[in-house]
Amino acid sequence: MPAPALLPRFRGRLHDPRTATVVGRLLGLTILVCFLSGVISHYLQEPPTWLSPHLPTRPAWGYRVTQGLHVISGIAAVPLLLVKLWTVYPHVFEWPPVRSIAHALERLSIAVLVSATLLELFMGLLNTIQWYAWPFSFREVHWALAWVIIGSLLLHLAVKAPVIAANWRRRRAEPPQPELRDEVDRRSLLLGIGTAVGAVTLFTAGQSITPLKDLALLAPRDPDVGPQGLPVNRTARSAGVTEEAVRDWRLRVEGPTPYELTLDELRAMPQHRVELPIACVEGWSKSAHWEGVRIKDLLARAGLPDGARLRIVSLQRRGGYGVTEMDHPYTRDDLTLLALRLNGATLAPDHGYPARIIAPNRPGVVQTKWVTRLEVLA
Ligand SMILES: Nc1nc2c(c(=O)[nH]1)N[C@H]1C(S)=C(S)[C@@H](COP(=O)(O)O)O[C@H]1N2
Ligand SMILES: [Mo]
Repeated sequence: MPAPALLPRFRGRLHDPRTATVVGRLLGLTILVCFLSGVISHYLQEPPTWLSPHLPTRPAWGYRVTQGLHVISGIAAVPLLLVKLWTVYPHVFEWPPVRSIAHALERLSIAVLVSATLLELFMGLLNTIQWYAWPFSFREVHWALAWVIIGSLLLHLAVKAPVIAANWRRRRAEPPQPELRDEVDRRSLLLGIGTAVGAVTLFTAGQSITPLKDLALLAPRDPDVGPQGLPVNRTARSAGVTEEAVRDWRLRVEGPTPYELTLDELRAMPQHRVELPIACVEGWSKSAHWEGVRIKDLLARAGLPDGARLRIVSLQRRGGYGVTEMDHPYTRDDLTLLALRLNGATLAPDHGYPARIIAPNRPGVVQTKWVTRLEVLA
């Protein structure tokens, strides 16, 4: 069947399987890093019950690394994906469009892979600028799409395995000149990709890698901007935490022997100092000095010397993450504090005054601010 005259013809020499393989390898590796760091991130933030008692609290900066890698690899995947799509897009005009049922299914799986990946990266990018322009839960959809991508990617790799294998190594261009020219063109393309990936990485990675912070010209967040040198996602005002609510504040601890403490009584308990990062799922991380009372000491006073699974309740009135849970690997850890001070001063209202949680290797989103009650869970 001859192709209709209307279909475009492609003469560019880089729409070939070797280029698709070379770019695809880089993209595949980037997506793998993004996927694995995303899985870790997901399970730290929302552990299933079987996993929650076994979550590691070391290294204390672990979540900062996985979250940083997730955002960095996600951003790097954008130029790689665009180039990969450019090398293969002549296939869209393949003629005849469908040769067999197997061919139709293969094309369908690629359509799913491409659209899911574009949507996933786009949603992730919008998330780093805290823009939730959709009615559904970001986390659930981002998580589900990740599996759709991995599934259709494995299928794609299996179908293309012969082509990939045939193009994995550069063919020696013995005199036939065109091949040599292709290789030169391909090198320029790769240099271009390298520059693009390097630039977006260098200009955004500073939101999680402090030494690069001055270069983070494209990053939506400056990790230095915020009260006490730390960014704020939800302000006291937007959480509905009023001065009035804070004025009569007491910490209530529910346990075998429940009790209440005023802020002065908390300050009179042994204070500990830790250096721990806030690592936010929305792409920024920053280390800080925290001072306060060990959660472990508060629990021992309630008759629970070995830590316990806790529900942490804050004064927050509006929006999510006002109530969180913490399992005993964290509650019995020496570094887990009910912090009263940040970087040498009383917590600012936006950082959770009078008291907030800070724990090692824990996603920022569950470092609960404005804590008012600790409830022991069975
Ligand atoms: N009660 C409550 N605590 C909260 C939040 C919240 O919305 N409500 N946001 C969390 C998020 S997403 C992050 S990243 C950290 C940020 O802490 P910071 O504002 O002190 O930097 O606080 C966490 N604690
Ligand atoms: Mo966050």
